[in-house]
Amino acid sequence: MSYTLYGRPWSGSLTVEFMLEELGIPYQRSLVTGYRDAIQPPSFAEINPLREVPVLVDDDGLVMTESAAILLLLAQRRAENLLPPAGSALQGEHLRWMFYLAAAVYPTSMKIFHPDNSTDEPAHEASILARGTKVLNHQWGVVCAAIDGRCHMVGDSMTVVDFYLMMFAYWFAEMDGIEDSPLIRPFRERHLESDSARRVLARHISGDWV
Ligand SMILES: N[C@@H](CCC(=O)N[C@@H](CS)C(=O)NCC(=O)O)C(=O)O
Repeated sequence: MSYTLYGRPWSGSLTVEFMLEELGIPYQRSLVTGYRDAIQPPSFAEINPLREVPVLVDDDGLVMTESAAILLLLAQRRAENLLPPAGSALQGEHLRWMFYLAAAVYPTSMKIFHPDNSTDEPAHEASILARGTKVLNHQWGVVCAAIDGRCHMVGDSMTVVDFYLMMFAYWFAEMDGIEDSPLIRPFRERHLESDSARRVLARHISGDWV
């Protein structure tokens, strides 16, 4: 099975790439540019009516949106060792952090990256940004306190949530107004300096993404 990943530099496609590359899963990248009504190519709106990336499409035509769901499906298909045993306490923790990142941290970070999505009044954007920064510092502080200098979010080995966390750890390392914590640094150093992560990051940094 091979895949097409729709994405763009610095976007949520980052986390899916981290996992695809580390697992050696064949895929091709398809660049999406512009936002909302100006999305390019316009046909992307038929693939994801929300016009958001990442989107992963498989050879059978299955369209997956929602970054957390994409990562969990890939693990189920290709690397069950990245999923804690069903019904275990570890799985509970794993699900908790997957949902927390998807439902709390990701949407708040989008308020900061795209405050214009939350208002039709340009004059309101500064206050959305300010509030988003405050909330994100709180939410990110909770993650940093939980990882507490360890290299894995749950348990003692790599799980899916670590691939998800790599993206946020990367985004927030140098983000204006976001307080970086020494408690997340060992995680960042361990995972963002692997060969596969470096390959992914090089594309995002250069902007030569396809
Ligand atoms: N819930 C979605 C959120 C995806 C999302 O917000 N993607 C951003 C890029 S990181 C996007 O495409 N935004 C489009 C826009 O702001 O119009 C997920 O987890 O995949």
